Parts: sequence; structure tokens; C-alpha cells
Amino acid sequence: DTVPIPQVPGYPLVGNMFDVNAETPMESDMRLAKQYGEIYSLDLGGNRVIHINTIELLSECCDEKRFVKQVPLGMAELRHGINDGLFTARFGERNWDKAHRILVPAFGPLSINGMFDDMKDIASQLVMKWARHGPSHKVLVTDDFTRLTLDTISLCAMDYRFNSFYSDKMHPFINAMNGFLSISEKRAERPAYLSWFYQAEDEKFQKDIKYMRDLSYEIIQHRIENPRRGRDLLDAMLTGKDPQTGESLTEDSIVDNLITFLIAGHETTSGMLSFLFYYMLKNPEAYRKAQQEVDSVIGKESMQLEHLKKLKYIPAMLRETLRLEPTATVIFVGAKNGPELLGGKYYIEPDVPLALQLSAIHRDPAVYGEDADKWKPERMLDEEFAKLPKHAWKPFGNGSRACIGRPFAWQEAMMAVAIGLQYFNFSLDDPAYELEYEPYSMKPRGLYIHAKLRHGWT
Ligand code: MNH
Repeated sequence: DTVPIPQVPGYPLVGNMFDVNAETPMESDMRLAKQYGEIYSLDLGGNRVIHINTIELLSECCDEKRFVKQVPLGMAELRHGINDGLFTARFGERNWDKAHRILVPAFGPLSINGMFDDMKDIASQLVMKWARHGPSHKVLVTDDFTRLTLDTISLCAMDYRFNSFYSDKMHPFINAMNGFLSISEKRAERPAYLSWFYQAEDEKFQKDIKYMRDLSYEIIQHRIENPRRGRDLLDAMLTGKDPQTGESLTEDSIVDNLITFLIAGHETTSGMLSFLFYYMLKNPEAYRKAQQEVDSVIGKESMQLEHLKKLKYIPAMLRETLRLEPTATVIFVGAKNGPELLGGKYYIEPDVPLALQLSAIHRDPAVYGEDADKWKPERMLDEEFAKLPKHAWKPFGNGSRACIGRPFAWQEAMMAVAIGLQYFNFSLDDPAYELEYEPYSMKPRGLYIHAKLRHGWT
């Protein structure tokens, strides 16, 4: 027997448009999950989307024999800019297999370890900036971590320096990217009969896409004229051959993936670091433990790769931060082989996207208990982490379509937190600050801190 999926009541024509926060959908998704429980269905501008909110249902959706990635709504709009690049490719698109096979080795742990020096170069620029500005300066955490992660991915992946730390303004790429991402979301929601009304927005959309593609062509052109000694991701794309077909990537495909790396490779990581600083500074006990760990493992030495492997508390803080604030908040899947019965009772049509709502799923009390909403790194120490049910923690996605940049993000974030704690004492500018979210991105809004060089570094 099937059980009907609760439909959030909406309005004619607009459906559930008013039930969802346009700018911070994750907040309304969490509210609806509390209200409706494990599953509910939304009508977004004529598109039906089913939200999944528990680890039990998610676990079924992680079975790639039954469910595969879907690219609906705003994610589909991204294809106007990056086509069938790794992130936006639909199930079965050939360019995904090809690019995936060519790029997997380049993203492996060994390659990432080889990026240590470049990552440290950029992290040191952050340290210098905070040291120079001194303890009275209000640091807008999100901006400086965006500088860090954008400069790191571009240096490591394509030997290109954005030099964001040398500018008070964010690099124009950031503005183009923010326009591209937010207009994609808006385009997915606007009713078709009003499209003439959005000409200015559409023009900006095309302009932002053109900026990012032109910049990528420039980077590629520069590389072709100046071949590099070592290998990096751009090299892998320019010279790599698909081991299965012997084919190389087309220039368009390389551009699609370069932009994909620039975006996917920095937004989520800078959000994660910003949220970590928020939670750490709100939890003095955890902060103290993390600093003590850095003092005993690294002390006053210059940070090395070997140090990172000995850190245990910082990875627990990162995991716990991604549990509460999964910076890629939703993964979409759909039934692969025709209609499915989910949880033995919910009838799922093949074309309807299932939104695996990570921010709700990660707070499932069935696994994380009644204090699931609390940030407690202790529950993510290696031993506890290993004991979690298989699909309880999914911030990097699932199966073959999981995040290819996970080791990259991890090493980069470990280094940033460790070097920050090594050099500075941090404090919130407003100790009473409570978490708010930035519109159209998964970041804390208006989080200001102070960074004071620790005794002995001057
Ligand atoms: Mn990443 C896919 C989360 C860092 C490049 N990433 C995904 C997915 C999640 C995700 C979730 C799966 C999306 C889906 O199923 O629709 N990624 C993260 C998080 C961080 C992150 C939480 C940091 C924290 N990602 C990075 C970095 C890079 C990167 C860094 C690049 C250097 N991610 C990707 C790419 C994909 C992806 C590329 C698409 C992989 C594929 O489908 O083949």
C-alpha cells in the first residue's frame, strides 16, 4: 500500500513560491522539514520537487542502482554557462565519463599533497594580511576566506594568480560568479509568462557567463603559450587522454570544467571555513582544544604536510561544521529505472526530482540524538565518526557523482585553520552575534572577527 506524500499547500499559479525563502531556501526547507517530517512535496513554478529529510530515506536514495543524480531547476540553468561540465552533467552524458576518467588521478591524494606549497603560499598571504591590519581591524571572515579559497584553487589548478589579497575589492570573477549563481536560481523560479519582464536580468546573466568564459579562454591561451614544468589540473585537461577511448577533451569542455573548478572549488570551502570560525568562537572550550592541539603538534615550527596528519580535533571540527552547515545543501536524484517505492510506501514517479535536503538530514535525531542541532566536534572524532551509519554524513555527495575535490578541500581547510590558530588569537567583533545566512549562498552573514598576533610572533 502506498502512502501519499504530504504536499505543502500552495496557491494557484505560483504554487509554493511563498513557502520558500527565495534568498535562503535552506532556512525554509529546515522549517518545513520540522513541520512535515521525513518527506514532503513542493510545487515550484509548476515543477514538483520531493524533499527528503531523514537518514533512513536518504540511504535508499544513495543506492545508485535505483537512483541517479538529476540536474533540475537552478542547477539546470547553470548549464547555460558550463554545459555538461563535471558538476552539471546529466546521468549518461558522455562528456562526464570522459572528463571524470581524465581528472580523477589529478585530484587524488598524491597530487593534492603535491599542492601543499602552493596552498601554504596563499595561506601565508592571509596570515600576513591579518597581521598587518592588526587586532583593531574588523575582519569580514567570509570575504577573506573567499580570497583564500579562490586564490588557492586558481593557483593549484591552473597556476593562475587572482592576487585577491592585494585588493580591497573582490575580484570581478566573484561578481560574475555571484550573478551567474543567483540569476540561475531566479530563472528557475520565475513564471514563464513573465519572461519578457526579465530582459535586464537575462542580459546580466549572459554578460556574467561571457566574463567567466573569456577569462578561462585567456588562462588556457596563456598556458598553451607558456607550458608548465609540473602537472596541474589544467595540464591534465589539456594533455590528458581518456584511457578508455583515447580521446582528449575539447576546448569547450575544458572551459566548462575550468569554470566548474573555479566555482565549485572555492564557494563551499570558504563557507565551511567561515561557519567553522563562527562555531569555534561561540564555543570557547572547543576553541581552546583546537589551539592546544596546534600548539602541541606544530608549535612554532613552519607547518608541514606531516603535521596535518597528526591533527585530530580540527578535522572533527570541520566534519561537525559540515554536518550542521552543509555548504552544498541539496543534492538532487531521481528514480533510474521507472517508478520507485521509497521507504516501502511512497510512490516516486521517475521524472520528479528528489531533493536530498542535507541540512535537515544531518540533524536527524534518529542518528544524532536530541542535541542534533548542537555543534559538538567530539561526536566527529575519528572513532565516533567511524561508528556512524553509512549515509549519516553526506556533505560531499554520493557514489560516482560525489565531490571530486574532497581531498583538495580538506587539505586546504586543515591548513587554513591550523595556520590561523598557530599565529592568532581570534575574537568575535560582536560577542552577541547570532548566525544569519547570506542570500543566495551558504555563508554566515555579517560575521566580523578580530585577529591578534599571539605572543612571541612579533
Ligand atoms: Mn565539490 C560535487 C560538496 C569542495 C569540485 N561537491 C560535489 C557534490 C557535493 C560537493 C555535495 C555533489 C553534488 C551533487 O550531487 O549534485 N565540494 C563540496 C563541499 C566542498 C567541496 C562541501 C568543500 C567543503 N568541490 C570542492 C572543491 C572542488 C570541488 C575544492 C574542486 C577543486 N565538487 C566538485 C566537482 C563536483 C563536485 C567537480 C562534480 C563531481 C561529479 O559529478 O563528477
